[in-house]
Amino acid sequence: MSMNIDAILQSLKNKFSLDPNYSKVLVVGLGDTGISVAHYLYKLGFHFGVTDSRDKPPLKDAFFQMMPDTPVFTGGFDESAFQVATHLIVSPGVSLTEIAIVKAIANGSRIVSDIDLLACSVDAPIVAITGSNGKSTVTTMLGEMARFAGRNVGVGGNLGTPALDLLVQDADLYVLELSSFQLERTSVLNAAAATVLNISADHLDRHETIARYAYEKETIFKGTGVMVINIDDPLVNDMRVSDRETLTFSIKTKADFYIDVQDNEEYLMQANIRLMPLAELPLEGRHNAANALAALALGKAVGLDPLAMCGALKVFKGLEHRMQRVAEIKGVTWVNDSKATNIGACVAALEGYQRKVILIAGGDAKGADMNELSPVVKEKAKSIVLIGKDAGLIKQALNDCVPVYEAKSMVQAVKICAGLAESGDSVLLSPACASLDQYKNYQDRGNQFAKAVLGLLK
Ligand code: UMA
Ligand code: ADP
Repeated sequence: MSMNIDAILQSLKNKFSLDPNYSKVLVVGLGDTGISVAHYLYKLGFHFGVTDSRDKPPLKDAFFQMMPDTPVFTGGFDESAFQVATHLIVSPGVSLTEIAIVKAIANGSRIVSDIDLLACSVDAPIVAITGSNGKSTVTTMLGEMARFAGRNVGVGGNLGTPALDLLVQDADLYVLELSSFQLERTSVLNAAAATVLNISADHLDRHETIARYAYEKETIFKGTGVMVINIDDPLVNDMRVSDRETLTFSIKTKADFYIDVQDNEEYLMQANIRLMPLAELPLEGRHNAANALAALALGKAVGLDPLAMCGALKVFKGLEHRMQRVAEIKGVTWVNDSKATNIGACVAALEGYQRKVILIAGGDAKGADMNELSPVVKEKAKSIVLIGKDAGLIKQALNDCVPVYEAKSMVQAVKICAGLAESGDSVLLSPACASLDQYKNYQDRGNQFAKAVLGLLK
């Protein structure tokens, strides 16, 4: 439930010295987050300005229509606007190393995030989910479980709906997907249950080292709530804190939530209780069993009924562009895993296959060390077709451990694969890279793949 406005203002004052009577707030970034923050500050009676470094941020005109009297600074970050701000609410896409931000912080400005504002505004429990891979899947799964259990649940964050837009719903449970960028600027979340699903290299162009990136992820546990820990991931397992309530999950060994073979069948287990047969989970890949166990543990932490949770899992169809079967043509299965924007996701996809696949990979490697792909590519790929800006880098890293082809476009990549594939093969688009060098986003890349595959039928 959302609290009344007086209680919210008191909480903001106590935690951030944020007060409509004297604070000067600057909202940095005029995208989905910035717009949701501006709406909320307006509702609470704050004076604020908005800034965006682009000349013409896409939402600028809509914003002017909504709040014509709010000062808007665009076309670069004007340091003077930052210097007068007591508080900066910085969108996740804007780096905190921007010089105007660094100087403002040195001058005493405080950083507050939209997630902080939400945490100060609700007394219903918040479940927070981060990790390098599986965030959207687990967030959506848990949302479905809560709905199945009859809860009024608000589901959003990095998943798409900005956190503050969930307030309209007056939910009794909030499930938030949080990115490392959102976490690095959040300080008072105190989630009722939180998890870091896994850590593998990602966003190193922004965080520089994996240690720094893992540290930002770990902050999701700040507070007193239940920690849900993947004991299969050493970096996550190291985040355990001895005096905190903890639920563990594993797909490799016994844990609070785990997989066991009983009567020749694999089951999702909680302690000694069979929750459901793994075969009834309608998702491809072993990593999705880990995602289901994580969601079950988080659900338990906030009191969801296990039967309702399993009911939701049995009908969960998965999200688009994640191990999604596009077509079977002449005995060849074409799978779209365009959301694999880092090495960890591509490795998980390949590991799920018993038989070698033909892989399409490449794009913007975001500073990751592509050598990490070599062992699994060698083991699980028959050949690899490379696309995008870092194709050369990947080719070099793979050092001819499998036959490598390069393609200028997705259509060409698909044609090369069609020439290589034999009946019974799978062709997997799991790029291990971001898409922005060639596509609008990962959805666009996945759609172009699907279109090119269906084009083979013509
Ligand atoms: N901007 C600047 N200067 C900059 C960078 C951005 O002014 O240096 C401005 C842009 O011009 C634009 C605005 O900031 O007008 C965009 O802000 P934003 O990039 O933070 O994007 P939002 O629209 O607010 O969306 C953000 C998340 N985007 C990012 O983290 C990049 C969305 O996650 C999230 O769904 C949304 O908040 C609601 O919480 C997207 C994402 O790609 C899906 N996330 C990354 C990921 O999943 O890998 C982290
Ligand atoms: P995120 O929101 O963290 O990006 P998604 O659920 O959107 O996660 O999945 C992103 C990619 O990671 C997809 O390619 C998917 O197949 C893969 N993936 C999903 N869950 C896991 C996991 N637990 N471990 C490794 N890879 C995963």
